Amino acid sequence: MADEQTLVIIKPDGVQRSLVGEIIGRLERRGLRIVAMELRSISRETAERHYAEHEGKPFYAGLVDYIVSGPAVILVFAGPGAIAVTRSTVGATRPAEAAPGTIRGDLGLTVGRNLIHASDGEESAARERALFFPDGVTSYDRAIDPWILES
Ligand code: IDP
Ligand code: MG
Repeated sequence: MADEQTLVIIKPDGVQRSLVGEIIGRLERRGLRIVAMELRSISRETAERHYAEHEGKPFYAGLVDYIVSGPAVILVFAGPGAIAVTRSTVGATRPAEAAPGTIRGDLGLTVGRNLIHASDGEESAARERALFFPDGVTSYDRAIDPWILES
């Protein structure tokens, strides 16, 4: 499977609820590798660019307010099939419909506080990585990789 890099945001509710370690741990234990990570308050301008595809939808204003409401943790996870693997670990957009065992299905209740963002395809992953980490990410190997990734 192709090596991919996907952008993840632990949204402000995840930070306020002290779920950062829980959420990162689930993705890390899956075998994905953290290649960028930062706690930061997202500016309104960056939030609007990130969610531009949703402009005009009824929830757009509330979504932007939510994402800028406090610090968020922004990461890039790398690994084979990382984009789809991360989306399936995150679960459905509406936590009430997300499968148990997923991050949203175990930790969330409502769509307006669904804890986490993850890129939904190669194009959005590239765009979102460039938006949040314009200087790129950190490449490195892990000694454990042969136990996680069959070469
Ligand atoms: P995704 O995060 O699973 O990719 P999208 O459809 O791309 O879901 O929506 C982006 C974000 O917008 C969601 O994660 C959620 O925070 C918010 N959102 C989506 N639909 C609704 C809604 O109907 N009401 C409130 N917020 C919504
Ligand atoms: Mg989306």
